[in-house]
Amino acid sequence: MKIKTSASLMCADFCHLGEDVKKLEKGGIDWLHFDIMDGDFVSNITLGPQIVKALRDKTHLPLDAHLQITEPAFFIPVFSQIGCDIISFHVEATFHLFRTVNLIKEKGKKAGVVLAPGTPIDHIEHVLSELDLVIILTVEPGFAGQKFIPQTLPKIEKLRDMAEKRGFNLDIAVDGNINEETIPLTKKAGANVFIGGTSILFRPHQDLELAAREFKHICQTA
Ligand code: S6P
Ligand code: MG
Repeated sequence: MKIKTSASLMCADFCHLGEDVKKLEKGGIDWLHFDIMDGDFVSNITLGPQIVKALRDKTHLPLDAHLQITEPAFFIPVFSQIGCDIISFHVEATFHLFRTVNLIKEKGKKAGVVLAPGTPIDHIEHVLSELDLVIILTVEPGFAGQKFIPQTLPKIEKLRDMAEKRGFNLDIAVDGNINEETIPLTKKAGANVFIGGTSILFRPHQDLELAAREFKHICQTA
């Protein structure tokens, strides 16, 4: 599977977002990751449609929306209409996995599901054939700057194994405390998309273009 990097923009400096996206782009970032939170599914409120809209015309990179909201189906038309390319929702937020995945695909977008650390892989076994992406959250949803949960590693292994046995070309992303230590572990387990936040890309006083280049290099060589 192709190795890809995505930048978690909730960790960026919002005063310089436009210029910083250009730097990330120059440094070779593959996707831009938007954490959309509603203050209900998680106790935080982060990015919303306005910020996605503002950046849509500033970059050619795919925009990857990670919906951390209780009513994903309600907002899927909104985020697809404003130009998100990949839309992922939490398995824990809806019972209607097929309907929600189909809604994303009907809009012509790539469909993903996200599993919080305590949710088993079995929950998505039957819908796996319909998915482009699974995000394994390696911290609890809601906040940046948390500690990696190692019990997520066997989940990644199980998912990669399940996808390979069934011949699916599935992107498996990891999100949460992704850094020099956790990239080798999650890559070995089977992840191929790495979402970087405060732990690797957005460290204080770091040159973003260089950080993005270094992040990609670590992911490719780990
Ligand atoms: C968490 C969210 C993540 C965070 C990312 C931050 O709800 O889905 O995308 O933004 O984990 O990175 P870090 O390195 O601070 O954990
Ligand atoms: Mg996220």
